[in-house]
Amino acid sequence: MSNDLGRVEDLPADYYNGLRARNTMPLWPSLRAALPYGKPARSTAPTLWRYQELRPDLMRAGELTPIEKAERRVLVLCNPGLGLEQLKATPSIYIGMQLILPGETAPNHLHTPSAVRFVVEGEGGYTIVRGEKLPMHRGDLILTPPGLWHQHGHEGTGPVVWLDALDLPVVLGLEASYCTEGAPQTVADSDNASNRRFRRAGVLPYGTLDRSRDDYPMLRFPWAQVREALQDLAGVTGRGDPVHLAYINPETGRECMPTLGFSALMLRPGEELRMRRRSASAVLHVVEGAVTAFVDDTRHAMEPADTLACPTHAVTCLANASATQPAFLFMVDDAPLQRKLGFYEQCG
Ligand code: 1HN
Repeated sequence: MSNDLGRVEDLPADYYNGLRARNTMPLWPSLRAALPYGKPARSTAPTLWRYQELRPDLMRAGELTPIEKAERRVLVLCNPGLGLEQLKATPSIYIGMQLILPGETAPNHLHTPSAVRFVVEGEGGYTIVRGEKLPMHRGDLILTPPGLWHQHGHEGTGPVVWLDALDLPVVLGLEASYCTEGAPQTVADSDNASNRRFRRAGVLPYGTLDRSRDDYPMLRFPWAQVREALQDLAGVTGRGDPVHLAYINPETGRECMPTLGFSALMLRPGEELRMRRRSASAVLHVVEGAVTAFVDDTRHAMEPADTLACPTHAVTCLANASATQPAFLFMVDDAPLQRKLGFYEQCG
């Protein structure tokens, strides 16, 4: 254990330059930056994006850029600590706000990054994933897993906005991100079929027991069902314990996507929650109510549809700012990826 490792300046210049010329580097001058003691080095800034500030810019994008010129009309929430050009909310999580206007369609494609949509505003939007037409109501979570065809449309009036969450930074880091364009899909499954197959916890379609598992058996998680489940859970959860539900694959009981995790939290009126400190980075999004979030030494007053980036290992406290109304949050984190990599931890 040493904080006193040799530096580049300690080496003869001709030796160091020769190493570089042969595409090699000494490890020891960089070792402590790569492996700091006790806690990782973090550049991610706890950052709040207020929907009321972002919305006019998004609507203006609707006037400035026709959908044909955008393919997907999105403003990306970029963490200033990581550099805006990186398109990262946290080191692993991409977050965008996507606008689709009445009558518009966003073309069919598939890609290697995993994506989900979480609906923020408007009625009449839909996504077709793997031949299933999925209606989009406020708060619904819709999965577009890697390699599944997806296209969007809007049959209603007024703007539709949703939050996109992708593991794009990870897949880009692997130099493995690409997409394939396709002809429009034919709808082969009835409206919302996969959610109706797996509607109730504790019971599964019988045939599930006899066949090998589907990687992504359920593609839509309606907010109305999740909200009701949170209220049921609140009734059997002590105050101070989190009323927190994970979105899962109903066949495996595990996370519903390979790299990013999705969950919903309810804060009862007046409730203050000290979250366990976790190694995962996260993004919080207010669905309903007013929440004061404390992340490390920062404080953020959050309104509906506001979004907040939380670094790895952050100390996070959440307080419902109302003494009479519950508050609801949607959370994205990279815990599934960290579990697969074998180092996910929570403490405190
Ligand atoms: C994508 O496919 C969508 O399908 C949205 O709506 C945002 C950002 C990066 C890469 C792919 C979509 C995306 C994206």
